[in-house]
Amino acid sequence: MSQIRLKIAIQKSGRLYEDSVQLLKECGIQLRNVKDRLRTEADNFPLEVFFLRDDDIPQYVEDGVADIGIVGENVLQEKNKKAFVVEALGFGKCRLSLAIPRAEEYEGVQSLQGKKIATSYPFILQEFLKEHNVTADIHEISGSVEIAPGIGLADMVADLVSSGSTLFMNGLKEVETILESQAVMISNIALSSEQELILQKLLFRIRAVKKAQKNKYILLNAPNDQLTQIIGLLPGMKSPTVLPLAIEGWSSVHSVLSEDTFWDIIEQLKEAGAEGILVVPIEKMIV
Ligand code: PRT
Ligand code: ZN
Repeated sequence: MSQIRLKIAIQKSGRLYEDSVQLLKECGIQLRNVKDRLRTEADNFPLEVFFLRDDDIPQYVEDGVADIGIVGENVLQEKNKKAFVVEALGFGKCRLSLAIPRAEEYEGVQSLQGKKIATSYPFILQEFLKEHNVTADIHEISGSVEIAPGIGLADMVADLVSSGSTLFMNGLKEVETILESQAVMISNIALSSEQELILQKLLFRIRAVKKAQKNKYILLNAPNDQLTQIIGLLPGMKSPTVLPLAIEGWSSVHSVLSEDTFWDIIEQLKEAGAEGILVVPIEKMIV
């Protein structure tokens, strides 16, 4: 009997490739010969991996050639294919923005009326303009969109931005965010119950990895007379673990802290008398 495998499509090379492969690795999924392959199988999980151009992934997932895929929300929306988003993955963050020559004034979306806008995202841009009752001339180009105004091809651009340095180096300024994007896991809309089961197993692991990335394990020494105050500062998964130290009057306290509150709490812990504070990364976190 052939074993049922879930087929996942990930980017073959480019900005999402490393993080996608890394995520699978952190989920304990070992892939055979990843380099220069079109497809491979996992040794220890019922997963088959296809390496594709990101633009093709939504179509493959809609058609069921792949059951699931990892792709940017920008590409998913632009391709407008039938697929569910099952999990936001937290990497590949960027935004699709409108940018105009730096010397020009921006007077709101209405001022786009009749303008020529260069973009690789004509569908999303068209929807955005429609929403604002604006008609503009959309000029689709597939790469180096940012040079279009400089060479007289367009008045402005709608392009992906992360640090903003590409726009800056081309004399452009960001004036409007059309879409915030990150990598997401998408799924075919009609998975079999066996496939759904494998997907849920994979998602369980992904969530444990993501949660671990957001949290740190903290160990510290506390004088016993300050224990109540120190424990009060720590959330922990249930409550902090407290163990006696070999030195009389001191305890070792272990807990888990979220990245968001981390520095604030560390400062308060020090003020409350905590010493020898160690902070350790967590590999997986299952709650
Ligand atoms: O070959 P294939 O078609 O698979 O890849 P691709 O060349 O189409 O895509 P790739 O690898 O460049 O990007 C894949 C995905 O990464 C995108 O669809 C986004 O979801 C995400 N992503 C995140 C980005 C960026 N950040 C990004 N900064 N994609 C592109 N950029 C480009 C942008 O187009 C611009 O040219 O980087 C430049 C701007 O960067 P900053 O830092 O200068 O603002
Ligand atoms: Zn692409």
